[in-house]
Amino acid sequence: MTTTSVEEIKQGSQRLRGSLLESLADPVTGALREDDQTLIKYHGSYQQDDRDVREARRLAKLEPAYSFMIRTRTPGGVVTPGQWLKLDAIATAFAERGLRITTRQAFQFHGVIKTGLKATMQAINAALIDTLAACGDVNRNVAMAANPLQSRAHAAVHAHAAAVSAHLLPNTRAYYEIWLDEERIAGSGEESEPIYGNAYLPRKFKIGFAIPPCNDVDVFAQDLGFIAIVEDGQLRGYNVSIGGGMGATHGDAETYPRLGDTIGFIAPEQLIAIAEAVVTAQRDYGNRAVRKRARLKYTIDDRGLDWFKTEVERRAGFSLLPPRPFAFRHNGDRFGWIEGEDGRAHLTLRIPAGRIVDGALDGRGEEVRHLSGLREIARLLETHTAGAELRMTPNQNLVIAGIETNLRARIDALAAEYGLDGYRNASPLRRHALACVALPTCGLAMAEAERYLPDFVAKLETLLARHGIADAPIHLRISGCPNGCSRPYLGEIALIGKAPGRYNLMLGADHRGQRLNALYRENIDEARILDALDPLLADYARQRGPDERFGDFLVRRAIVAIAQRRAGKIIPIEHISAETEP
Ligand code: SRM
Ligand code: SF4
Repeated sequence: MTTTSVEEIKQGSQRLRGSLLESLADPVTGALREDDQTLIKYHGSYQQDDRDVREARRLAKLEPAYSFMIRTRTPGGVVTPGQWLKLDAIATAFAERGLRITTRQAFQFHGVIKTGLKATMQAINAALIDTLAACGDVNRNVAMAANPLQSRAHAAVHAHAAAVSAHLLPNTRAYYEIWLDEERIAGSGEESEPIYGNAYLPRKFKIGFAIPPCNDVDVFAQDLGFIAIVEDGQLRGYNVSIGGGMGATHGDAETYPRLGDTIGFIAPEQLIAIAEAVVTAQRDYGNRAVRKRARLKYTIDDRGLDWFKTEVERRAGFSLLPPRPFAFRHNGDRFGWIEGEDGRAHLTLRIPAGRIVDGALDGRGEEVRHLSGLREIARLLETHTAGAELRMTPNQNLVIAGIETNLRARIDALAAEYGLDGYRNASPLRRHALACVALPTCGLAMAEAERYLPDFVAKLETLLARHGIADAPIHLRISGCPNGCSRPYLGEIALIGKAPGRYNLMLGADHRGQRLNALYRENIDEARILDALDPLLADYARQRGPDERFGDFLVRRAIVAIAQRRAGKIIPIEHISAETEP
């Protein structure tokens, strides 16, 4: 859809209502009217069709097998055991393919048909979770460090993430009228939107909070990142990073992944003002003429980082202080049990590509029942331990959090019974691998990702084992297209879908989320990907330094020529050390 038509649809939508009610009521088709397909995104849903059967249905002169993906708004990815059980029941009743944890700590339900859409939305809201603004040109689900190791700071940061999420919600009552039957009152359709205005933002907007030393949210991939500065267990404030983003288009040099620039430090009480200032500056100066160039990263590169920072400070009414020192040691998740400051325990489980279903195969070819297993764990938590939570991670995994130590053995037993203990024996490669949804639901996928991940990991594991480095903690990320939903440009090895069975091979990111990778081979199939990796892994096995990671090795040996963008300028990698903080 062109930029103009998206801008026109937003403005003419009576605050995101459009003709959604009429579209939903139309019994003739499983689809929505075209404009409503844009508007429903702001309500947290996408119209999709099953691409596995698209061609067969076309030949049979049937309309595509339309269904809807629904995405929750769950800031920081936290749900109670009771909410988990309700979401599980909704997935079982209305959706295909179980529950799906996303790379932004939300749930997605796939395969909900139009006639079941409203009932599904109502059931989600009855679980005290909503889907408002989970998609669309607004602030999306606010991502936050999921590992509760540093629990006091973690609780404070979570409260801030939730407050920012609430502050940036649209004011429109459209969501409540359409899905929850709220009565339409005088003035509806003209609600004041002081943050968003009539046309909302030029493009999607993403915020993430990281707590060093863990960069599990990949904070520099966010439009707006907050890096918690914690001293003596106390949260002092945040370093602010702006202009991160992953999405690109094959063959279009005007689009590119970019890491955020750290522009200063703020106190916790300045958080909302800064978030609002960045969002409204992007609202007013983002590129509404060219949709592919509408993200904040391009606004900053087009107008200059200093200019943008000054504009943000003017809107906020104060100046940022110089950034405080911090150090990330890793991105990705840490698996297994840890104990928190309050003596409670937390278990991080590996959920392959975030897909929670019964009947999937694990790495050893055995069938696992993750949906049933997590149901049993949630039931146990609901009845036996107050304050326990299930926390989705930004890497599609799940933390069973806040557990009384006397329940650990029972949870371990359930995890083993249902195949949820894969994190124990899986290779580091497998534990950390990410893949976006891609086929069959994603309309933009050019190649497989989630469904291909287990096969490709198994082949790469064989290669690693052949070189005697089966335990190398290499971060692999696969995306079905260059939009980068698995944040692949931050993978030490990444495959970016180009065509069915063909990928661009990207190499050389670090493992802290601070260095982008670079293109190594273009548009190659699996055999050539493995051929390309084979000698590199052989060299790595022979010549790596102590604790040297694969991405760092490739950069040190100049095997990939990485150039990074900083403040809009392209800087060759020789001027960037692995320790440099963006
Ligand atoms: Fe994404 C579009 C799935 C995280 C960048 N993304 C899509 C759509 C909605 C396809 C579409 O527009 O028709 C995908 C739906 C697939 C499906 O069938 O479910 C989709 N994105 C996902 C999820 C589910 C991937 C996953 O496997 O977990 C993630 C949901 C996050 C959430 O809960 O809100 C998801 N998407 C991301 C991320 C990672 C992140 O945010 O940390 C990125 C890269 C960061 C960024 O935004 O730059 C990302 N998605 C995109 C883009 C490229 C945006 C751009 O700047 O060009 C698109 C395409 C677009 O917006 O036009 C896209
Ligand atoms: Fe779809 Fe591309 Fe995102 Fe994968 S990266 S979910 S293929 S838009």
